[in-house]
Amino acid sequence: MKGRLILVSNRGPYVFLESAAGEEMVRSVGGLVAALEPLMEANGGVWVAWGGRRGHASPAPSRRRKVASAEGGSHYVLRETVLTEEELRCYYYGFANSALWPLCHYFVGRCQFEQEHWDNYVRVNAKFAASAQAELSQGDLIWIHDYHLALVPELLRRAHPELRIAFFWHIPFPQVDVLAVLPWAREVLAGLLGSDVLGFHLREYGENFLTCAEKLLGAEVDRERMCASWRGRTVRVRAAPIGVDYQAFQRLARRPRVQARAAEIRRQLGTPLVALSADRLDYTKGILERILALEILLERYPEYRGRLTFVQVAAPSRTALAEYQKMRRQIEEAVGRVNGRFGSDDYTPVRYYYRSLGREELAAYYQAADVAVITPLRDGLNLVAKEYVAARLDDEGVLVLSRFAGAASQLSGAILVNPYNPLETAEKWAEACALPPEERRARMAALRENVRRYDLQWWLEEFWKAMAEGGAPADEEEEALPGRCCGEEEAADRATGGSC
Ligand code: ADQ
Repeated sequence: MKGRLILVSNRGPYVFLESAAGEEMVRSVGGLVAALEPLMEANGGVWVAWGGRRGHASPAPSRRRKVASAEGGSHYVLRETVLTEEELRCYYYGFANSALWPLCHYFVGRCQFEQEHWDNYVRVNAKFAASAQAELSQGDLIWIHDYHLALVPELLRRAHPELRIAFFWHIPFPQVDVLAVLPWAREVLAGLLGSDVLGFHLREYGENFLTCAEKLLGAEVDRERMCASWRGRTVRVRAAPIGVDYQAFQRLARRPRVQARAAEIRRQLGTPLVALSADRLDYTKGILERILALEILLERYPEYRGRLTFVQVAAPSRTALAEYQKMRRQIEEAVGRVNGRFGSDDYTPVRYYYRSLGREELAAYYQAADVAVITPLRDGLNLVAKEYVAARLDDEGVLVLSRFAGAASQLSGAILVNPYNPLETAEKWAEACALPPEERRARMAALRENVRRYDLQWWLEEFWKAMAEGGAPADEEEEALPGRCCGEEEAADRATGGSC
C-alpha cells in the first residue's frame, strides 16, 4: 500500500488512567481493537482515538506517543484525542449511545434526541478530524470506524478533496422509516458520504443506507452496483462481515494452561452440561430474555435441573448511563429468582459474573461450554458467536444464535432463535442440549469451515480490495460473501463494487 494507514476510532487500543502515582496504560477490550491492532503492529501508521482521559477545558491538547508491537521491531503512533467531561457526557453517552445506538438497533422508544448532545457530537467529530489532519501526509489512507464518528469523512473531505477515505459501520444500519426519526439524519448521511468506500457487515445494511441516502438526502443511488453519487463524487458501499483471527484462537485453545483451566471450570461447575454466553452488559444483547428462557427450560424440562449450568459473563459497559444500571439490577434479580427456584445446596443453575475476562480465560470458557447461547435482540454481527467456534479444537459444541444477529445470515450450522420469544428460545436451547452427536458434529464442522475461511485476514483483504478498486466497475466474477444462502439467494448476497 502506498502511504500510511491512519485509523480513526472512538476507543483506541489503550485507556490511560491518571492517578497521584502517575499514568497507567491499560489495554482496552473489544472486537474492534482485537481486530485492528495486529494490522497496526504489522504495518505501522497512526491510530487516532480517545484514550479514556478527561480534560478540563476545550479545546484540550491531543497527545501523541509511539507504541511498540508486542514482538518489538515496528511501532505505530497513537494520537490521543482528549475530551472534556461535557463532551463525553453529550457526545459519547448522549448522541452516540442514547440516540444512534438505540435507533440503529430498532429501540426507537429508548432514543433521546437532545440539541446539546448533537452540538457536542459535531464538536467532537471536528476534534477527531483535526487530530487526523495533523497526522496526514501525502498518499495516506484514512480508515474511520463506527457510529461515533459519522461526520469525520465529510469534514476531512472538505479540507482534502483528494484524500482516500474509508469508513466501517459496525452496528446495524436501520431502514429508512427508522432513520427518518432522527432529527439530524441528513447530516449523519452527508457526513458518511464524505467517504470513498463505506463498509457494512451485511448487504442488507448497505441497502438500507442507500435507500436512506436516496430518500432522505436526494442522493442518486445504484443498487446493483451498490453505490451513491453525491456532490459529484461516487461513494461505494461494500458488505463484508468482520471475521475473527481463527488461527490465533486455535493457538490459544491449544495452550496447556487454557485446556487445564477449561477442565477446572467444568469440574467446579459440576454438571454434565454447561451453557455459556459472554456479552457486554447491554440491552441489545438480550441477557434478561435469555435468563427468562432458561427459567422456562428448567420449568418444562425438569430433567435438566441439577444437570445444566448456564454461565453468563457480562462485561461492564456504559456504566454511567442510568438505564444500564437499571438493567444490571434487573438481570441480577432474575438470576437470583432462577437460582432461588431451581437451585439447591449443591446446584446453582446460573453462574453470573459481572466482569471482563482476559483472552485466555475467555478461551477456556468457550472450550468448557457444550452450548453457546448467543441471543442478542439485535446485533450488527456478533463476534462472540465466531470466537466460540474459533476457540474449539473439536467438532463438539452447539451454537444457539439469535436470528437478529448479523452473524445469523452467515453462520449456517447454528440453531437460530427469535430472542423475543423466550418459549422458542427455551425449546431450541433444550434441543441443542440433546442434539444427536452426528448432527452436532456436522453443524460444528460447517461453522468451523465458515469462521476459518472468512477470518479477520479475509475481512482486511476485502477492505484493501475495495480501496484499490476505487471507482472501477463491479467485477462480475467477484466471490460471493459467506452465507447461509445458496443459489439465487447467494447471488443476491454478493459483495458488490463499482461506480455509478
Ligand atoms: P459489540 O457490541 O461489543 O461490538 P461483539 O461483536 O459481541 O459486540 O464483540 C464483543 C467483544 O467483546 C468480543 O471480542 C468478545 O470477546 C468481547 N467480550 C464480550 N464479553 C466479554 C467479557 N465478559 N469479557 C471479556 N471480553 C468480552 C460491535 C457491534 C457488533 C459487531 C462488533 C464488531 O455491536 O455487532 O460484531 O462491533 O464489528
